[in-house]
Amino acid sequence: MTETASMKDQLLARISDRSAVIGVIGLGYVGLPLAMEFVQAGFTVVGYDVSQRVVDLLMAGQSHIQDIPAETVHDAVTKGRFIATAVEDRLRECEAISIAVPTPLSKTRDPDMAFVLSAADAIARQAHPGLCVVLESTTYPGTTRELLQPRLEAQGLIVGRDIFVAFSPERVDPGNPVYHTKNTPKVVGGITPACVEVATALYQSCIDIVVPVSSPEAAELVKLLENTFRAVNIGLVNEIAIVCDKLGVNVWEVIDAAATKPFGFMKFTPGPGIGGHCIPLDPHYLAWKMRTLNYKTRFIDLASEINAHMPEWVVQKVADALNEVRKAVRGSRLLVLGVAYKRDIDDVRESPALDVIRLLEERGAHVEFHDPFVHEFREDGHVRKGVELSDEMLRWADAVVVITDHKVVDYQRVVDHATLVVDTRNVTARLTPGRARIIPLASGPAMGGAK
Ligand code: SAJ
Repeated sequence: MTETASMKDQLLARISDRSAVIGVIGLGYVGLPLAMEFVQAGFTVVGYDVSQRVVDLLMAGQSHIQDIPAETVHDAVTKGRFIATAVEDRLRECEAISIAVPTPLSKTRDPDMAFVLSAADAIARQAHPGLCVVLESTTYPGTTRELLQPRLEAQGLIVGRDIFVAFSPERVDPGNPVYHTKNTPKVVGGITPACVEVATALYQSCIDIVVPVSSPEAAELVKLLENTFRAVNIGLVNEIAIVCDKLGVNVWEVIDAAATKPFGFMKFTPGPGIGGHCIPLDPHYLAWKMRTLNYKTRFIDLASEINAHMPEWVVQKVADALNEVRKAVRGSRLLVLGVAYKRDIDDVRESPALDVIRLLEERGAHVEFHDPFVHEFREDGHVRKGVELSDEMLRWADAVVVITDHKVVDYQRVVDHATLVVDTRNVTARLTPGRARIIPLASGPAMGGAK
């Protein structure tokens, strides 16, 4: 037992004096900021990524992640405190490894664990006694115990004695000006108490608040609860938008007034659907796991159904608005404003704008897009380029469809030059009336009074 205690104590000591080498697998929007926090805390970090392009640009002192300035990377590399590599063997130098690889869903909404399994197998090949492994990728409850632990124990390592295994959900909010990796509380759940102790010490070295929980399953569920909570509440306000449309009530007025309640309410806003790599996907990890246990997570499924319907709702609004001026969707010229999945970022993953564009083009419209953060994006293997926002472009369009409400766009200019604006984000509410007719996301027949 003395040997074992010294194994854990040795690792705790090397974390404490910063002599431990830290590995981060996956140098994306989660892994790179985490790697930089470990460097900032005084560690040497080996960043492992399968993309040689990413490795090369990082070793050249550049950054491909919006929230990490190039000089931060350049500093870490020139000081020899950060080594990006695509060579798996370098992981053997590490005493702690965090896994921050993608966990996408397949087309049938089943978890695609290929990246996690590949990382787990790489670690297993390089594992040695005195190693702490933490999975950060969002996944279904049970992944750490069922997929990660056995692969490490297959090397003859005993979890909680020779090797320490935990789950710690990533809570990176891309583009958030206030919350970054260091000042966002970090939940940690280990396979054994010793695993919790080591993983907690690891993250306490670089993150302000660490919140230990009793198991990896609890930590896996924390993340899924956080994002399912959002998906369900967004689904709720999207349904309220449809309700308001049918009642002829202004949904934004209703939500803003409800938000004056100082307790027991949290504001969410309706929109054209949900995008990103978290909210549309994370709840399905829980739904999938529960299906294997013969339980149907009805809240998740219903919210998903409502949120997924919103692009069609928007397209119907466009069709109705064109119809009012005797225009068909087919052959109409439409300008979509904003394709990123949320405002003021450049990420289009799962963006509802892509669905709206596809649906409009299926109905025969000619669709262009403008997004100040996204000049082009790749879809189904081909590149789609945006257009500059000009008065001519605004007048060219039979309708302008605001999908993502980037703050930098001059919406007064839009309403001054466009003919018709379908506003799914309420960006036109406080503007001076201009040339354009405005169609809000929810704008049913006015109740009573003159039309
Ligand atoms: N959305 C709405 N109405 C809302 C909020 C969001 O329609 O009231 C839409 C957005 O337009 C977007 C999608 O939902 O298309 C997701 O938006 P989000 O604000 O949840 O942003 P994400 O996907 O970047 O979520 C991340 C999550 N962070 C992590 O998973 C670590 C989430 O937990 C954060 O709460 C969220 O950022 C945040 O607060 O910004």
